[in-house]
Amino acid sequence: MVRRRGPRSLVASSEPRRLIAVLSLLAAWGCSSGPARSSAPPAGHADRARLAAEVRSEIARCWRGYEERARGHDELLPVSGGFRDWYGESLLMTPVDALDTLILAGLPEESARAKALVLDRLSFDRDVTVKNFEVTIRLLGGLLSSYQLTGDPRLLALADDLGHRLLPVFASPTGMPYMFVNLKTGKTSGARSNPAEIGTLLLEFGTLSKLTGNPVYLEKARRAVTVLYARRSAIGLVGEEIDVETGEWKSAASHVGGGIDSYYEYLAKSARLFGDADLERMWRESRKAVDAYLADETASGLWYGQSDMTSGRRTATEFGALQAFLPAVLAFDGDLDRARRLEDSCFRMWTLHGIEPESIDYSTMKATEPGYPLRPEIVESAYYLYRYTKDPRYLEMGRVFFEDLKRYCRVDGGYTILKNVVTKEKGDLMPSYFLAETLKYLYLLFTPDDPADFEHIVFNTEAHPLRRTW
Ligand code: DMJ
Repeated sequence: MVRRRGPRSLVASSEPRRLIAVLSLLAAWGCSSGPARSSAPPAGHADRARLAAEVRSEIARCWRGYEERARGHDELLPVSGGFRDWYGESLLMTPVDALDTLILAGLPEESARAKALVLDRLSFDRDVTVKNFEVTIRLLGGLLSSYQLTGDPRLLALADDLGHRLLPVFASPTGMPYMFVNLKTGKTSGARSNPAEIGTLLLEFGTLSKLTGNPVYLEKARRAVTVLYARRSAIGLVGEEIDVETGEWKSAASHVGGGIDSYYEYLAKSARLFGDADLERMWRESRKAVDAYLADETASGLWYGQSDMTSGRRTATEFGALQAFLPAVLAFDGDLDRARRLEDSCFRMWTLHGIEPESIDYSTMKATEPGYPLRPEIVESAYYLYRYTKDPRYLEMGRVFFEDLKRYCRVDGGYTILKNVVTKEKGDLMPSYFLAETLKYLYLLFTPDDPADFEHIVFNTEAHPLRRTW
């Protein structure tokens, strides 16, 4: 039986520091947040090592929680002490997703155990129908980055086997991938897909080609994204749903949220990782349309909402935890002004209820989807902004995120999702991306010795670093 930590002691010890941190950040940005407070020293460079050490010990604690209660399964249910396997049998989502985090955080015993578990147990010779996108970003991405970090050829062999089993997805009439594939039979399904699931494959498939010398992976994934790009509207936007057999749009809703988000991320990052001028041009054109029709300068700051892909007409003013990836990509692209202003908006979203909801309406600043599934994007953006600006306010933001996570989501053996950020009611799941991304980005933000070499690596959308060695 899993017991929660006493919430009272956590509230009592963390609340004043959190409040001071939030107030000093808002004050620094000229935001009104109630009565002025005394100028507490902002968390700065000096605190970094201590915070990094604390995140490292949380990474180790979460990994041990998984090992004790869910070892060999996909994900830990930290409140009930159970586990979840996505497809009835395990594909070791958490160990594969967590392995490079354990390595980068300097946890050699834990990473050795994770790697041994993956090598002993992981097999893709299974009669299961998987979601191509999720398996690509978590498993293929995780295996490739762990191979590059360890040099162990067995990890690359697993990646190659998985890539081979996923290839049938591209055998649609357009070349855009089906959503699902059976790993044993190669049978595909799911013709109605979306830009994110079509366009978020190239970093992993392209890297697999470069590392194995087999060009087929890169060719198929690159073709899929170029076919999708060619179907953008006359004003340059993509919609939310498309039929990969006919190429016909099924939803004209355009935005930078779930279902579209990482399509843009991968245009920018693939252009850089593969030195691909065509992709660079596609990214530039796409960004112009996104900034022209989705960006929304409002009294409460810069946001990116919803518009019709054909007319560009504004259809909704929703923004959420997933959209918070965009400041990172804008910073990666060199637009620090927009990146900073959008991250400020994201931070406002976070501080509405002390932790971010899945979605808000930024015209009313009310939560429209109140859950918090331990998402990483806002932390990822703080990390990029700190790396590019060295502005300590992003360290301060990171400290607020970390303290709120501990306050509201920390349980014995791990962290859990929230069903509702207003009531702070807990759910019962530690998604694999919490170790792959949320804790990794917090660690990389704080550690004074960030091992990520921005000249030669890009992070895939699951925070797996892929190094350009070609
Ligand atoms: C992760 O699996 C990836 O970051 C993906 O791009 C979006 N969803 C989750 C995290 O929120």
